Amino acid sequence: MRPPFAHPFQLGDPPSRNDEDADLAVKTRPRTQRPPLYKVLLLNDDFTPMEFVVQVLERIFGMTHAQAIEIMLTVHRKGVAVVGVFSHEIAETKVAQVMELARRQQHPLQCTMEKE
Ligand code: TYC
Repeated sequence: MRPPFAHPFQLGDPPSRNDEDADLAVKTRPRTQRPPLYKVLLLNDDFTPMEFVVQVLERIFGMTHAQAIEIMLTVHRKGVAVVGVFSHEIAETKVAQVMELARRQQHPLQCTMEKE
């Protein structure tokens, strides 16, 4: 006669179909989080001297003189150009630096940022 409370499983029994986790293949997709990037835009106006804009692009955005002239002329001809793409904090700092240099010299130069 079988003992009333015998352990129901024996070593070597196949995995139980009643165990809800048994043999479930759960795939987790690795999600790599990337911080959003922001374009810094320089806007044209009729008054800010070209040489001042070139200096700003060299100083704040680390451009060579040749690069700075090229971008300044793009803004002058097209009205706006992207001068760099940065994290939110860096973009915010660059915009503030450009606006402060322009304010000190009383130039109406405008610099903004927008999410990429
Ligand atoms: N349009 C200006 C001028 O003719 C030059 C200029 C270029 C101003 C780029 C702003 O973002 C600017 N003096």
